[in-house]
Amino acid sequence: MNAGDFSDTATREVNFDGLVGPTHNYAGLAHGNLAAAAHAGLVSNPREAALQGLAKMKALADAGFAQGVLPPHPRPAVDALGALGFPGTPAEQLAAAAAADFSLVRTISSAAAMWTANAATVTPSVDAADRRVHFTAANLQSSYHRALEAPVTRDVLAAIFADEAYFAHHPILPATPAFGDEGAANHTRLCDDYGTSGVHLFVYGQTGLSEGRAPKHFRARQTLEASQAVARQHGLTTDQSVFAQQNPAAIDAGVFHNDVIAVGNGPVLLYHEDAFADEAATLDALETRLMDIGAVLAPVRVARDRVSLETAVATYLFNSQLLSNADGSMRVIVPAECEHEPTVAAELDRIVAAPDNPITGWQAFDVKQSMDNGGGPACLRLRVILSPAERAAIKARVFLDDALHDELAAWVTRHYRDRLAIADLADPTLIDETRTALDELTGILRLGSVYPFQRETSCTQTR
Ligand code: SUG
Repeated sequence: MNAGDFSDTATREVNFDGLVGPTHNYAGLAHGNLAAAAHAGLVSNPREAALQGLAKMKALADAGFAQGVLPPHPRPAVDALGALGFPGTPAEQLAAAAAADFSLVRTISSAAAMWTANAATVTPSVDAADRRVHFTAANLQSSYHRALEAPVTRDVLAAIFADEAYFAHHPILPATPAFGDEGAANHTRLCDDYGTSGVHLFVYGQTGLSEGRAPKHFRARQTLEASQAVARQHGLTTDQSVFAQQNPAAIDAGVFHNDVIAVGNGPVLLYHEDAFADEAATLDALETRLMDIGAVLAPVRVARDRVSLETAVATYLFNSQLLSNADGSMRVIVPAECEHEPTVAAELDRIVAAPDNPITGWQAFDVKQSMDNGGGPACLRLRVILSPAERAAIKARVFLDDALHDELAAWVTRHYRDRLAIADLADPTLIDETRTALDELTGILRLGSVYPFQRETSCTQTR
């Protein structure tokens, strides 16, 4: 097993973290997300948010993990306002939207693209018939502020993973409730080794085209039909896939994505007793599929009498990164909130001490600015398994090393505000401020003119 092989010749998991954007704010937009609702209206600190994210990326890169970075999206997304009946220059559009309905300004200003676990679903080349890495950008149709991300995510991924000999990009699924798709947050690949075949666990909230069990209070964001469509796009066979329903009661308790209640890596599935609608059937199916590829499922179950569902949601214990160390053992990267809750810290200690799983350590990171909007360490990253040839085919400067970290931290410090109140989102100077910053960023990351505002010939005048 080489899952923890850090050498340049190994197939490796690269965690592509979303760089927090300059308009990071607490607008209370997110459905079924208790943290975002609880912090609605508070003043945010975009600079601190971005630096917290960069600090996590740097610490993991320093520890030898392969670390990538994905750029923020242009916000306020004034280009969306034309279709909503607001003509004029970007500044005129923003002012008219603010006067008509301030909610519009809140939605087009969200920096939610930072949560790249929702950016796309990715299948590594070793699992694909054509031996290419497959991507489907998520439609995120459940909320307008997140649905705005889909086309930009598609373009950014196409710009980074550009070489068609290695990478395949599929259409975004129809943006309608029947095909609600929130990307890798509801997809876990289990395997023995990153470089050999894996089993894909797709977790959905409810069916989209037929009646079935569904949460009572919050809408499920991912449908079975969406997960099946992504699996078909990527050419995954039934032998390679398991479709499991999330426990509707967990969604009602604030588990709006599966990655809030379960995380997998290699053959390990760390999950809460209340994660799945049918725990035994889900484990059985995974065990069987993994056995077919010569792997043995290693379930790590957290019982509700040790950590309640409520505490799991409040601390984001499962929104952790389960990473393979160089020697093949694993560590869990959890949010600092877990360290501060004694029952959760004790459960992590118990898991680490247990001899029947490869997890040998846990480490807490402060990503509070993101956490207060319901985004923990695992939300902030999109996992892409890449062979050495695939890594070499990427020409953009998106792999984090010391030099890139330092440049990005300086860029954040130069361009980001340290205070953003909801009323500030209507400030027209934010348009130029953020466009100038992002224009410079595409230079640093060698992405080309990936954003719509960089391709406009007229209409770029903001006042
Ligand atoms: O979609 N929050 C995001 C958090 C996404 C977390 N991602 C994963 N679990 N993978 C969401 O609920 C908050 C924005 C606001 O309310 O201002 C927000 O969109």
